[in-house]
Amino acid sequence: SSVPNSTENAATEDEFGTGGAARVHRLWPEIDRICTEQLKYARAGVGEGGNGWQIFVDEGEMKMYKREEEVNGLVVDPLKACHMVKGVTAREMCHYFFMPEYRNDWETTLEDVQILERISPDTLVFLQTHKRIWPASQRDAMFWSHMGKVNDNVDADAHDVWIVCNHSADEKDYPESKNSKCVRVILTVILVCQTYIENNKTTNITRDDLSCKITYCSVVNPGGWAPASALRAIYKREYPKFLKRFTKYVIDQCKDKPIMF
Ligand code: 6CM
Repeated sequence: SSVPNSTENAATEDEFGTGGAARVHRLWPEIDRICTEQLKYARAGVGEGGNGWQIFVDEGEMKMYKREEEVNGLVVDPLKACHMVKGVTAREMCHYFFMPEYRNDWETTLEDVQILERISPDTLVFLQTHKRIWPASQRDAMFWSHMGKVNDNVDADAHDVWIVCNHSADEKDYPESKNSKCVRVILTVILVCQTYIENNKTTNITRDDLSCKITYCSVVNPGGWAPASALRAIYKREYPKFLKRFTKYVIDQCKDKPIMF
């Protein structure tokens, strides 16, 4: 913990189920604000095409939408993906997305992952180097990542709701993260997961009774020149690949383990 002597380290519950050290960290006000904002954004529907969301993947339960946007000539298309998978809980999904030891098992674009700071067990700061994609320069990303349970009672029909939110951290807070060979991407990502239990069973729950509804939103600014059409082609290929691979990975990891709520 970065705040070893704080009396605020006692396990208290807040909106995101975070007790302890994260709440007294200098980044906490920002983490709390961005998580709240991103959760609200993830919960907002994609409308009937009237508000700019265009569907670009429609494969059974998995649907992906994007809005084409550019900032200073760089593609920053917001993405929203929805999926429903069976046999796992929201917490399990978020656990495998958040914990660094599993990342290389499901994330295919990584060259290196470093932890720059452990703010608390559920809040880490990462520096990731991604594989270079020709003809663009290699990219890295430096971001805080927070996992928490949502306790705001908004999704009354769900058994429980968990999130992981990743958001770029300020380079001046982590000057050691500077890598001269990489262009830094700026990202905001949220994974929201809701557990549903068949017939609202409360006893003898098995994996056959579980479904997990997933909403994944991301906005990535490539940080420096990258050809727009190549980038859009990469996103169109990589996001469905990521979501299929990641959800299959979690199902495989969980199937012979006790259910983790
Ligand atoms: O959310 C995802 N992964 C998380 C854990 O790694 C985290 C990471 C996000 C990084 C996404 C940005 C990498 C983009 C680098 C490519 C830019 C290259 C430009 C070249 C153009 C020719 O939130 C899953 C991310 C899935 C991404 C498809």
